[in-house]
Amino acid sequence: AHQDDPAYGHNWYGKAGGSDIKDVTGDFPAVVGWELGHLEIGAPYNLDSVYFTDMKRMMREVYDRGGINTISWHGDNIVTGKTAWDCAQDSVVRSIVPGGRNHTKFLTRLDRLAAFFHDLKDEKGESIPVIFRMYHEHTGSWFWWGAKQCTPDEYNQLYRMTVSYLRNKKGVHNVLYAFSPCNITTEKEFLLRYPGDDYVDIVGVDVYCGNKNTDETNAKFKKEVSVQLDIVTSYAKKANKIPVLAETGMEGIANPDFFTKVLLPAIEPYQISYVLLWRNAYTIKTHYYAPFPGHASASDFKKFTDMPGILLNKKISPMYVSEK
Ligand code: BMA
Repeated sequence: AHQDDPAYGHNWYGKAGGSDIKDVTGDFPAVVGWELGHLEIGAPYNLDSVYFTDMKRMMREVYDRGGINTISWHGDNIVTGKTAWDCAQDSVVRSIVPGGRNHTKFLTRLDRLAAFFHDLKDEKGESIPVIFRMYHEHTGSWFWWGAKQCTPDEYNQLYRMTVSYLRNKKGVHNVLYAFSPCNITTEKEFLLRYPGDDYVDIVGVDVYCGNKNTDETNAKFKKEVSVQLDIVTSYAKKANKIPVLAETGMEGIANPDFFTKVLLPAIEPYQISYVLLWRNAYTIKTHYYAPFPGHASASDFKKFTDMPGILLNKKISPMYVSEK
């Protein structure tokens, strides 16, 4: 999986059929990530300059080829009008949950999300199912819904309220909810800020590798993946959820063998549904997590995607016919 894969890549923006993953491997990712940040305030494009009308069209293209769309949401801070990263207050969530002074205003933001989900239709007019991974990395403290910004109870209320509103009030039924904390060390910690099995379909974790290619960095990443996927996959089994590695990668990929020597051994012991590499920004030249043609890690990435357990779009698509 790759965030924003069809929308832009390291050297391009808005090219029909474009995909850094396809340029390197010959196939599209099976799962494509999208970002809704700024949809909630009625903007025409998201915080990474992807127009929502284009996004809906590209999501349909992914769906039509048998792929799966997963959506993140770095929604603005409703108190200050600044970004999702504005953590100056610890009362934003409290002001949003039922009884809070921004509750009604926040629901109008959710209305815009609901309209977007309702708009996702295939050519027969049927709803396209998508994954929505909201309020992520909440065990960190860099978003207004983070661990230092609200109590566990407030976080869980926010999550439940959002699901209930979209599902019951707005009749959104084409969404699976994905939950992804970060830096967790125990199942207890994982479950402290967890809205409950009725509100979550997919459980995962976000883990990144440090961007310096050293033995320490690689070992640290492998350890963090293993500790957290142990928790996630064992909980998924118990609670009948789908486990994933919701966000990962090494910014700038300084290690040409990152994919087969670091990521692959880290995930190999686990049965997870997808692994999502974060975006290849076209405006920030050092901000990319998947290779593009000519990058030192391109051949290693191709090797990684040729592994029998790693499936790109063709192999998950209903149209796929096995070569043998
Ligand atoms: C972050 C970075 C930002 C981006 C944000 C939302 O991790 O990639 O540049 O705006 O995600 O997609």
